[in-house]
Amino acid sequence: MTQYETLFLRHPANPILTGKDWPYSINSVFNAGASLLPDGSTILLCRVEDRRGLSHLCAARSANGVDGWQIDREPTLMPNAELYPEEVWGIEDPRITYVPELKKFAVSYTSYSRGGPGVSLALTEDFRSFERFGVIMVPDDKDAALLPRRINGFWALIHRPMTPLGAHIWISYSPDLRHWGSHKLMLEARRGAWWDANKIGMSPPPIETSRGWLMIYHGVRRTPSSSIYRLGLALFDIKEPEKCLIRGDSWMFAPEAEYERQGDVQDVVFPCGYTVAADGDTINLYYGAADSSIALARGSIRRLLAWLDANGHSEHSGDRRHK
Ligand code: BMA
Repeated sequence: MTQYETLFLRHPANPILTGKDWPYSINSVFNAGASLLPDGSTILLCRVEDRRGLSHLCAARSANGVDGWQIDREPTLMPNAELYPEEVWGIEDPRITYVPELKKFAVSYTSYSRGGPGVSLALTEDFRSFERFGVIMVPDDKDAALLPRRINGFWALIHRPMTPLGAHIWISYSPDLRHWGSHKLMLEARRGAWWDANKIGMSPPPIETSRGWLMIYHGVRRTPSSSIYRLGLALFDIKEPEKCLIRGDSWMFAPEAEYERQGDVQDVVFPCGYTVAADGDTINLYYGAADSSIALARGSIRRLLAWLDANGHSEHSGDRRHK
């Protein structure tokens, strides 16, 4: 019996997609962006690692979001190092945001350049053709997603630049999706022994709720043998997204199942996308498990918010015990 609240229930069919399901030869499939399509079906844009070690993106579609996946017969979006040299070592970790103003999906992904990982952006209507914007945040930067609408007239991108002092979550603004500025720190990694010390990053795009932007973020705990990727929650002001309202103390999801603990990279749960069911509350979280498969866990947005109230603190309370 567990002594803690289970916020996300693993699907019994897990892992729902592995390299064995792929119509062409690959090494593994993991961290997938997710969205609902107009016909109610689910699309996953999966990070696929080939047998050279380089990643590309491949779309999988399913009517129920659990099984019956129709996987593109060949890569959907390949790195294009000739036109985009920053993609020379592949493209990874896509996050999808549907942008009603553009009537398009924005896909933000990691481009792996010689200088390290950067953030690239592409727009698409159908996940078949893509309008590429190239790199929009220079290395070392990743874990990025666009907000679905402008904030005070500007597009907003959440991302995770890396500095020698730590890896924290930032937000930046743009008038045109190409020129970015007004960079603001959103959430700092904690220090010391905390589960989310030194290195954090947003996981899927934030969830818009009546109480604010709800963010699922990952914390990377370095251990003598490896790293553990776990998930926590934080809530941000709807009009001023850089303002953190509540941050959960403990993690709320962590590698426990065999397929999360063992794989190419052990002890990793890494969601890049979710869908929300017709009830407006049930969240289907798609996550990479141990960099070797895609798994699904279900939760309730209402319960996530209630958990934050019971297990979180205001970042503005002057309570710096956790810093
Ligand atoms: C992160 C990203 C993820 C990966 C994780 C664990 O930095 O590269 O794609 O799942 O590391 O390897």
